[in-house]
Amino acid sequence: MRLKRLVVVSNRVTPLSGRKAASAGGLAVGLLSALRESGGIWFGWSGELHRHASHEPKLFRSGRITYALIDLTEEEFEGYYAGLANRTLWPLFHYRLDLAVYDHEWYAVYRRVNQRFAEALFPLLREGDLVWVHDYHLIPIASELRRLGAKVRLGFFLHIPFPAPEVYLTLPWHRQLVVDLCAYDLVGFQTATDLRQFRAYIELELGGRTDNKGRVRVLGRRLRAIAVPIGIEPEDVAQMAVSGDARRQAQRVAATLSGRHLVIGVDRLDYTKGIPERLRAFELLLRDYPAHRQRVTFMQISAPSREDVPEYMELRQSVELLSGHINGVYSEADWIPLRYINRGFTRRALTGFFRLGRIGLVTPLRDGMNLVALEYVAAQDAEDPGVLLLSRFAGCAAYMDGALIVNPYDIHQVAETLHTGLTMSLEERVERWQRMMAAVREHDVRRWKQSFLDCLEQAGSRG
Ligand code: GDG
Repeated sequence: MRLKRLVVVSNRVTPLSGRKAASAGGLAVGLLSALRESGGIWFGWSGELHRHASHEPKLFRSGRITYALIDLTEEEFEGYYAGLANRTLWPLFHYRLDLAVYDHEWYAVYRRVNQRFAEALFPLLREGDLVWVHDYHLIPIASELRRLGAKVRLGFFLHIPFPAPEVYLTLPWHRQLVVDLCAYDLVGFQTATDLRQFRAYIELELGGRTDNKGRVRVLGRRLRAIAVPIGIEPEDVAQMAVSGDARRQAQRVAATLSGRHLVIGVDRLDYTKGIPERLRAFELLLRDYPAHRQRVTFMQISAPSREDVPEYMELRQSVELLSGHINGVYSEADWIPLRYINRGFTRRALTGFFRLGRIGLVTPLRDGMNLVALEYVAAQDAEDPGVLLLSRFAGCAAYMDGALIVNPYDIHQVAETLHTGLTMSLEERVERWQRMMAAVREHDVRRWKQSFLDCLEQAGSRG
């Protein structure tokens, strides 16, 4: 059977070459492989700003993939990206009502950018294409494409959580954005919980009907809504973790540990990741379990993220303050408990660090899936694996029952669980790791991509 042509639409498009391409994560790799198999288009923002808004995307071809890139104007960047995406939808969908800013001008710009993207994409579409739109930046694309007369299958995947209706309802444009979601033939969420929240909104607010097969009937539309968790390529990560480069990087760190256990945390410096809470939990471990003093080193790697957003600047300051405080109180002349590193590393180096870490500390306050947790597991040594300490609010906690699951808001519990992990027998570590690795393999990125695309092909074409 001839594969249908795939059109991927996302805010950022994975660069064709260069340093960033080499460090592309599982998501980009997964989408690229899907595009290579079926041939197709990757459409999105170029990452660049231009004085004038253009409806003509810049086109590049690489093998069977055509990249179609659109620049934003400064005003569009501020309203659509820095504003509505990063300061409204991101905090709201992560339950941070206290940080969500509702600005009608940003929303107007968000809609205009989505409209312009759809107008630029529409002429590139062919009958029979499968269009797969990614994430909260681009929710209105389907409505706009339908308005222009597009007859293709349209699917959408939300990488972040979908909040409970009581939280979501605070958004002034809650109804419009769900109506936009319903213009797709298929909407995919990370977890059964996200799907449940979406169904609850459809039923309670819009009087629609949903069933357990994923069918949704609302406002005269029929669509499907499913939960399909994103994953990684576990074998690639496992191989990377034993590559010469990863080993060298890990060796450099190991040489400075003097036999101490390493606790490793890796996250973008984002307030959803629970970094200050994690640092406070580590401080409690040192305070309440003095036997671990001098015996453990915590390395927290947090690459800068969204640095021009005020909430991220404040987060950075509070993390700097806390890490200075912890090291000030607990360091000895020959031991510094915490290494807080505010920069990124190569993917290879990270896998080396993961493999060295006796504990992978992944404690987001709310997270769509969390690929770091999966990468940590895939990078372990099967003979002597580390322990994953995982927030119950990370999407992947739904199936990672071999992890030590914690409530990241309860720093006492996290400290206690750190102690449990640090003192766990080899036998239990192996048994837990095997269960987790089986789950990571079962939910890999290929399965995610294939399940979504199979479902999109089957989703009824729009009447
Ligand atoms: C969103 C959702 C969902 C991190 N530091 C460096 C680096 N990373 C890589 C990790 C991992 C990726 O970035 C982060 O993925 P996460 O899933 O952990 O988190 P988000 O960035 O918030 O992603 C999330 C995901 O989308 C996919 O749907 O799981 O819930 O929030 O691969 O390893 N990579 C490099 N240097 C770093 O310093 N090269």
